[in-house]
Amino acid sequence: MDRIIERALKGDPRSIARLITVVESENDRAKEIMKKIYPHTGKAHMIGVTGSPGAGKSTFLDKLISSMMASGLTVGVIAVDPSSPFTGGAVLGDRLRMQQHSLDPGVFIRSMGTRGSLGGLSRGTYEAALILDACGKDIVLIETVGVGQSEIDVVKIADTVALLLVPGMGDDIQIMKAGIMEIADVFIVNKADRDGSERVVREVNIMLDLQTGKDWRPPVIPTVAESGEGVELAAGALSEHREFLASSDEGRRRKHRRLRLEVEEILKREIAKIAEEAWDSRIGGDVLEDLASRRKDPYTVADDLLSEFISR
Ligand SMILES: Nc1nc2c(ncn2[C@@H]2O[C@H](COP(=O)(O)OP(=O)(O)OP(=O)(O)O)[C@@H](O)[C@H]2O)c(=O)[nH]1
Ligand SMILES: [Mg+2]
Repeated sequence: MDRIIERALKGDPRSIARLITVVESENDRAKEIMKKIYPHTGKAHMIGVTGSPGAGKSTFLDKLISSMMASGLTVGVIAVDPSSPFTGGAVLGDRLRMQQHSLDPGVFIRSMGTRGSLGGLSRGTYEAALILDACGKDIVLIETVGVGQSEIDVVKIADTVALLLVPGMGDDIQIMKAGIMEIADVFIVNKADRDGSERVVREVNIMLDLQTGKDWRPPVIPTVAESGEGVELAAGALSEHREFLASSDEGRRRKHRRLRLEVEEILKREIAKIAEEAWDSRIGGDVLEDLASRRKDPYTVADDLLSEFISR
């Protein structure tokens, strides 16, 4: 495994793919790999791109990758495919759309599921992003569909979140205000070739003007992802946001919040494993009968198991 890590760190795509596969399987080797990878991370700009199904995320990413590569940047992409009926058929389309890039050296594209949490990001997504970072990608793009928890989760991973809106959503903007609107750092109004896009731009701008007390005013950029119009501007806005983070308290706050979440997540995972083992070791005894007959309650059983484990 050490040789694979070594080669991956030098940017070898096949070794990178191997590492991600192992880490995705969440076995014991995953932790060892991550320990070795971690010191090399912290350099990439992690960008989350989210928006409703069909908003044009993949098309936009395709053009964004071209634009970034033209500036000499290396790019890694993680497309999170929720096993959702809305997007079930889109996976192949995404692959085809971005396929031209999968042959480019300097671009690495990987699709991942949302296994585990309902609509959320699977554990491996963050690790995969870290691996791409460690392996020298300047930019790591994470595409998530805004149909579940994943678009909210992406903020835990990304430095910068771009939200794609499209005309014709009408009241959706109102609905979205609650969660995702607050976490977006850059607003993209895609399909600007369609009627109503100026209205969306105007409405989002009005909404943003009402927000006070923030050091970063998210820009609202119309794009036509299909033709590439506006994508350069969007790329510029993303990198401006990165510069803002690097030079502000907000950047430091986000970094700290993320590191806290990282350790918390790992701890939770470890504790869950211990809890499962503790319970498994008990389950053969009379405890289920005691519970069934109400001689014992589950709260006391859990408390007892916990204190036993702590005292060991
Ligand atoms: N008119 C117009 N159509 C676009 C534009 N951008 C993308 N599309 C089309 O919109 C459809 C959906 O594009 P995708 O890039 O697959 O959208 P997506 O957000 O990745 O979709 P999911 O991954 O399924 O959530 C495709 O048919 C695109 O050709 C645009 O700027 N204008
Ligand atoms: Mg897509």
